[in-house]
Amino acid sequence: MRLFSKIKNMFKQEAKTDVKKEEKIEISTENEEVEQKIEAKEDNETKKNVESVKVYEKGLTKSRENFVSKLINLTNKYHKITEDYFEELEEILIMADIGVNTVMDFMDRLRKRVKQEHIEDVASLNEIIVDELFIIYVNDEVIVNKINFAKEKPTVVLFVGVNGVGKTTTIAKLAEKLKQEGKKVMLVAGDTFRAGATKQLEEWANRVDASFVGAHEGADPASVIYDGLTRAKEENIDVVLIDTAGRLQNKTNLMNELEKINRVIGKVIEGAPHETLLVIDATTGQNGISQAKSFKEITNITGIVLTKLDGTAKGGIVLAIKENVGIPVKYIGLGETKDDLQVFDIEKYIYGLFKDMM
Ligand SMILES: Nc1nc2c(ncn2[C@@H]2O[C@H](COP(=O)(O)OP(=O)(O)O)[C@@H](O)[C@H]2O)c(=O)[nH]1
Ligand SMILES: [Mg+2]
Repeated sequence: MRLFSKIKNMFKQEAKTDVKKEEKIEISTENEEVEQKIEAKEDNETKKNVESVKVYEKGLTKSRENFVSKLINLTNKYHKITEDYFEELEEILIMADIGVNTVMDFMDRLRKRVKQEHIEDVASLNEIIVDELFIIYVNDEVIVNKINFAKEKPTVVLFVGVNGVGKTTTIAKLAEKLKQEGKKVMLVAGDTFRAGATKQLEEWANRVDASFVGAHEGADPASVIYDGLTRAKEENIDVVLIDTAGRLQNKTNLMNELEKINRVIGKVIEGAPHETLLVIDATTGQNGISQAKSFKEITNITGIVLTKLDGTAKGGIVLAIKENVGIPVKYIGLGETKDDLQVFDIEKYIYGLFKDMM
């Protein structure tokens, strides 16, 4: 079965199972109590997954409407596959921010498949397009989208990225998620540069009921982080989320600052930071890609958080990051509420982009 149909079945199936299980629980008797509990747990997970798919659907609306409508127009315009068709398709993909190199590779593969499988009409090509986009992303690799938790606590996650991309908001959203999982969380305000940045993080810490360490504006970020981590050890914290200021305008300064921060972190907690997440704003398109390349040069990035996917019609940027930067996208931001931060899942993403075509 093609991937397209597989994904479609997967998510439609899930919605159905959800209903069935609910009915079953209602008719259970007392001696089925244990079974019922297990089912309730499974049920809860299915429900969570269904909710998550909904967040993807909603957050990718702009991209879906843009992308799918263009593909449908193209299908209506050309019934047969011609060179003009290929050229227009190429343009649509590039306009969706998929990235020129990725699109070129994609077009090569598509052309080959059209030849090999003797495909003549345009309509049957849409499924193959979805299929190939998925293949490009997965590319024989195991996609690591989970946070690397340390064996011994605390796990330290450092957030980097330029101003305004959504670092502080993402930290708050992630803190909330971790709290819900029953973890003890601390937020550390390493962005001492911008006025109000520390206060913003402190307010979030209060709201999600996390511990907080910060200092006055202009304080040395490395020393704030040192204090934070020392306290995190004393307070038996599970996960420490560290905010930083991202002044990429001056690469040397930023590199020095991040080096110093990393040194201090490693000194207090061996092997830390366990994750360095680069936050990128999806609405900045190719600019975001160049930010990722620059940050990759100056520090060891272990994952990317792509925010504001809900605010762009060019959701293809996820694919461009994989191809051009080679760092896995671990989380995506699909809106401004805490539930809108989602672990990145390529299947849900593809479904969210193409569900109207399925
Ligand atoms: N629509 C949308 N807005 C977001 C998302 N993530 C962050 N924002 C908004 O982006 C703005 C800047 O966020 P902030 O966390 O202060 O950025 P920072 O400077 O990197 O710390 C805020 O108004 C956030 O509400 C997202 O996924 N979707
Ligand atoms: Mg901030």
